[in-house]
Amino acid sequence: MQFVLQKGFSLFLPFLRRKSFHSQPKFVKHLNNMRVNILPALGDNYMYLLIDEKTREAAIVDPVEPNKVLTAVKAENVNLTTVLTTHHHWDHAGGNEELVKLVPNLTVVGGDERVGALNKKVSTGDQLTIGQMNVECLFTPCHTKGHICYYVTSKDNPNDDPLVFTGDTLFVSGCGKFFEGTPQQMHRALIDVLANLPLNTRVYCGHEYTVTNLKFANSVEPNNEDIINKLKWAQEMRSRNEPTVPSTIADENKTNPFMRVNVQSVQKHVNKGNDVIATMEELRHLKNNFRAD
Ligand code: GBP
Ligand code: ZN
Repeated sequence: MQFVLQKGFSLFLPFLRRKSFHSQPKFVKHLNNMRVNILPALGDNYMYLLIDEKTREAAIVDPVEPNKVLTAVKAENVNLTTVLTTHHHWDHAGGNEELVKLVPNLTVVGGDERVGALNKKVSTGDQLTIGQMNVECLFTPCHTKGHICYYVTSKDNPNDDPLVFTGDTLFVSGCGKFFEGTPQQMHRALIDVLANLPLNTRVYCGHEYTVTNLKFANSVEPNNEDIINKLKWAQEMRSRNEPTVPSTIADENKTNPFMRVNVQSVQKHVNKGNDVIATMEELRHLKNNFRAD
């Protein structure tokens, strides 16, 4: 009984979870004046401060801990203009109401009426500008009905190292649970939308789940060397409390079972023939029941 209670708490009230230290914050400098400050939050969430170094305009992705965001904004001396919300879950959107009280004139972007303080509802193809960066909204419903990923390019050099903020749709070597959608929708989000981004796109996701995801990936494809190598790398990074983001679309194509539903070794493991949707469904089912240790 106690076990069931604890399980319930950890699932629905993650803030009550006694977790060890999450990660060191980290700065990642990309080409063309684009910079991302990785800000660990709660037990295993990430917030991202996206900075255009030329104009010093900035956006924050999923600011669940507003005070940490303000500390980073002050330290960087940037002009925070925009909140990019991936989805309405409290561990992503739960800081929006407080942040808009602390920072005047914020544009709060999202794809779902349930997002707190929302004042710019977007869908696929909508574009916005942060300094000299272009942000394109990608509608990726499944984890939630209104989930949005944000694809960021430099206006001057659109082919150089783009970034994508994937919330709880695509994780490093995994994907989000299908709370409000179907395997067909996750297939569309991962294969038709995200896998079609340039291979050098840097992937910034909503949670640090990489080691568990790669253990699952290894159980699906035990002979996949890319998975074995990335698991070893991720375990080393985590033993130093370093984030395993960003990944790349190229890496995800090689190591993420949910991006590999058309690959024979994955199809063989789940035993649904060459039906990619049934394979996606069965993989999600297996992952939901997978225990890493
Ligand atoms: C753990 O930490 O133990 N393995 C995880 C399970 C995203 S957070 C936690 C979990 O279920 N995480 C969610 C998920 O999609 N995981 C993918 C996976 O396990 O493969 N969330 O906080 C989750 O979306 C949430 C908040 C859920 C509000 C529902 C509501 Br309503
Ligand atoms: Zn979520």
